[in-house]
Amino acid sequence: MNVRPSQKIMLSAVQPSHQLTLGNYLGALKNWIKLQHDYECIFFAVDLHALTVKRDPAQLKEQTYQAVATYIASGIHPDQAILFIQSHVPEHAELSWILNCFTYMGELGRMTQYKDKSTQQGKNIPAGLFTYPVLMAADILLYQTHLVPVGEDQKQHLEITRDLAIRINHLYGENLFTVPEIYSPPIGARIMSLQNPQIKMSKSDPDPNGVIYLMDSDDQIKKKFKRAVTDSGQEIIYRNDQPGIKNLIDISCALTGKTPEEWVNQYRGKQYGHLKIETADRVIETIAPIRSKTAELLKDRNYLDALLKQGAHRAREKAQRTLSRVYDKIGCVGGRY
Ligand code: ATP
Ligand code: LTN
Repeated sequence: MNVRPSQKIMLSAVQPSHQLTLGNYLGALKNWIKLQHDYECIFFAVDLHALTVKRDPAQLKEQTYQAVATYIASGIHPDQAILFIQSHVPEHAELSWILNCFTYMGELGRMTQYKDKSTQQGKNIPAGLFTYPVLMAADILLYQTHLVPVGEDQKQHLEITRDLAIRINHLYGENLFTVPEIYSPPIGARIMSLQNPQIKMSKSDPDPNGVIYLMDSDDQIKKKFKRAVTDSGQEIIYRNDQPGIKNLIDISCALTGKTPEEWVNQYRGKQYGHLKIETADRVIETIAPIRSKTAELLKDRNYLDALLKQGAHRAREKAQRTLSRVYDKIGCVGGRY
């Protein structure tokens, strides 16, 4: 293990609410991998967050392993990063309660994700959906995190986390919590559904045709791109009023590092079909090795269990340090037995 204790902390997580998607990869994982050498890294699967929507227990367990296997298959170094499952570190739920007492109903009610997901729930909205950002703030503040690489949809949650850190630091002492920075990639922070380029590509979209899952076969990927909804024009241009084409170009840019102008030039005089087929090929080139490595890792549960146990142990050490300072500062009698 080669971790320098003075290094800054980078932390992020994904909900094991389904198989991971191309959106998760480009918006989050790819940047974790890019930045991992400059930070001490903490990555986990947020199974407690996944419970905010009704889940099948067996599926949740399987998807939790899948998420962690995907992190490693995508390029996270398991012998350097701290990898674990959120529910294995009870300090997350503990700090979450405390932060709940400093969070205002009004600020939670403004969260777009809450508004979207609660509408989908109908009448009985779980309270966990409302307090979801508080648990996320606990995830982050527990580790004195400096940088959180996430997609654009999580910006609001990062803002509330920063507000809480600043609020509590102000009340109890300047350096109780590190105030985290967000990292969102310039391109790829919001990959859209292939079936409806007005909405974000999302794991739990009921229409699987709009979503590229990292475990999709080459054939499935080709079919999904072939059927992708494009715009009414003919020309390949990069504009907000051509969101279907823009999304395909964004995917190519995020995969290759080229700019939209470079792709538009490359496709001058060509048709939408070319762009669809070639984007699918680019995606397959990236995803196929991740898919096979994930499948291979999932066969060795003993390895994953050992890794997660060690990860939880390392995480708890750090988490307990923050939590006991917090208890002390807010007035809870010290001495945990
Ligand atoms: P769900 O549908 O269950 O809400 P999701 O697909 O939106 O899941 P999350 O687990 O909420 O995924 O997000 C994990 C990470 O992936 C976050 O950093 C999030 O910002 C990023 N992310 C999710 N969807 C996209 C997307 N379409 N484009 C870019 N980044 C994304
Ligand atoms: N809410 C995030 C997942 C998440 C997270 C975190 C991301 C939970 N805790 C801490 C970064 C840091 C999402 O992507 N839906």
